[in-house]
Amino acid sequence: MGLARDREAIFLERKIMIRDAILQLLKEEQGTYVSGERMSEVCEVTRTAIWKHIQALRMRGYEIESSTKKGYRLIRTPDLLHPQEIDCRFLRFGKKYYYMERVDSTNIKAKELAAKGEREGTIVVAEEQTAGRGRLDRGWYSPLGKGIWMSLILRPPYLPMEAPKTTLMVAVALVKTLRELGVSGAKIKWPNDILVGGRKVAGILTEMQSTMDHIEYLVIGIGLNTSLEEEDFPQALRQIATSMVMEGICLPRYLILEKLLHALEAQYESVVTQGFRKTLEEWRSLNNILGQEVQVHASDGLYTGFAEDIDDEGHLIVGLMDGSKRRVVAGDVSVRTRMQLEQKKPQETEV
Ligand code: BT5
Repeated sequence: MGLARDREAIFLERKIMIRDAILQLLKEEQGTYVSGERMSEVCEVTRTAIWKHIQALRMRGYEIESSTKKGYRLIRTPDLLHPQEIDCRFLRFGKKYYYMERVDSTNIKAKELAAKGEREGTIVVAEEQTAGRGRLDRGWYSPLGKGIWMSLILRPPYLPMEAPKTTLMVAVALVKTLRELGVSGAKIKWPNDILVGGRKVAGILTEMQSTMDHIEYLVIGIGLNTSLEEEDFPQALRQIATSMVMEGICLPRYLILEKLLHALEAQYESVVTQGFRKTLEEWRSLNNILGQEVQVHASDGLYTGFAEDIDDEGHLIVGLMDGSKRRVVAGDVSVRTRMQLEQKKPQETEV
């Protein structure tokens, strides 16, 4: 049983290697023909096998022209997040890149890898998630090819009690990326939502493995809706979700991912070398919650107040009507802004 599975895994790996090699050859020749003979030599398989792989690539959206005399020529590359499409040569994040067409959840996969010792900066990217996860076991809708569904492994030098600030750091990097790409209205809602015009365009799920004083690893899951149209969302999400395309920004996903990886790495470097202060300042200028009336749904009850600030730990400070202040820790609360309450949206956006 185990042996059969091993053989199957080796077979699959070899298949992927051959397909990657074919793509590499086609891309190197940039629109000119590569003969079937050369491909079969390089890949060490028969020309019939090459033809089968070409068929499989066509099924995935690669437009490849063939000529009996000249061989194969790449005409168009589909909008995939295949590592060959992403340029992370100058980055630490994404150097180790696990790419999956379909997975239950990239966070689950990344946690398995991190537990086996996979290095910091490794990313897991999927075209589709069948059981994408939000916080507190909520779901994350992740249809094929319509977003960036990824997880990043970090092994930060800071203490476990500082880990929640990582979510704020990622939120800053996400909003900066979105704004740079033209989504000018992108804002952060504490702690893990990115909204445009009150609708959610992205969410962050940070998971940690640690001892009392040491972070073993963090897995940062990011779900960013890039190309969904309103009708692509399930009914329950239509009023509360948006995407980059719905905000008028239509770009290939590989380009968005490249920019995001750059921004994440730069933000992380700043935190690791200089601490969180600068990132928290940036957060304050990019959020949509401070100064707003909020309703907090905490484990000890429901209360309303004003979101006044975030403290040095990244916790939300809420001023209550009686003049007292509450320190809200992410993870066990949901916060609704006045706008969301007034709109009586079918589902609250929880944090
Ligand atoms: C989040 O949770 O916002 C964290 C989402 C993290 C998703 C990424 S994708 C890659 C990685 N692998 C995973 O399995 N997860 C991460 P939360 O704040 O709990 O928000 C979840 C709520 O957002 C749901 O209950 C829905 O109301 C809403 N929602 C679900 N899918 C959405 C989507 N695609 N766009 C906007 N809102 C969505």
